Amino acid sequence: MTTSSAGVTGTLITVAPTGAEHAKADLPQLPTTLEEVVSTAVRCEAAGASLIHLHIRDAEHRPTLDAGHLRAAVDAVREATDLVVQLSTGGSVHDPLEQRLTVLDAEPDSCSLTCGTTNFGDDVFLNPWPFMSDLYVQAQEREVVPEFELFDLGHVHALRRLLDTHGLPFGGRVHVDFVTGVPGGMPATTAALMAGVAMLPEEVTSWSATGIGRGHLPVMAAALSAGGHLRVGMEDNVVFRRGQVVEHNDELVARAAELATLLQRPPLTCTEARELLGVKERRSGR
Ligand code: KMH
Ligand code: ZN
Repeated sequence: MTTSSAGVTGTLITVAPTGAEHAKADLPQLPTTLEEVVSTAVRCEAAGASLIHLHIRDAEHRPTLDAGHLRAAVDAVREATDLVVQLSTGGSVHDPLEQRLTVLDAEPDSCSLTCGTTNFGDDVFLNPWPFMSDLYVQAQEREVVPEFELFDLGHVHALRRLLDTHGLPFGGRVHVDFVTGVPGGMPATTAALMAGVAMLPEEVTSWSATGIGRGHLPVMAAALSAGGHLRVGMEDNVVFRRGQVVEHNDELVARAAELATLLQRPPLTCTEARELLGVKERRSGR
């Protein structure tokens, strides 16, 4: 991997619209119902996103890994958009490991795979080696492309071990996402991000980054300048600018697309994103 932006011609913009942490009661504009998730997906695709990272909520707007809810969301977003549909296997910090593995039953294009346990504020986000290893192999078997989530520099070591132990993921591409600024993980700084990029295994074919909260803009700028791709969305950041709360996820996508375009790395189309990530064609009639 190189830290130069040379040769990277477009920008993969991922939107993570919901997450598992914000409460609908505190943030009514957070998309939590199926209808809200689908309309968010449509608007974010129009604004420049090509990949959607989904956490699903139940009828009470609480995080759920219920198989029916997951399947309904994957099918509905796939029907309404051309976005690469990625389901979170991280869920919430309260979800049991066995249930997190069942996310693959919903047949997403991609799944997140966090490469290690990390402190998560006052909680612990658990990702022991046997879980990572099982998830990796099951994703290979089901032809789902993992996105390796790196919350800390030590997670790069686990990525190396996964590749050494099990070979390349389905599709042959290795895409990682640096999640910076989680209290307990690597900080949302250019220095930390560049340290992570410098350590990436040579098998990595693309990387993106997100900064949680106030790290959002600095990490976006750092990633773009170094040839990385972007993740934005209300899962990670709900403040558009000082004193202004995000009203819709597409505001964050549109700003990322504008900055990427200004830097002559315009948003990838969904077709280009599918090629970059090596996802299997699951849309009917294609
Ligand atoms: N909600 C966090 C505990 C992922 O989606 O894979 C974990 C998370 C990572 O958001
Ligand atoms: Zn997530």
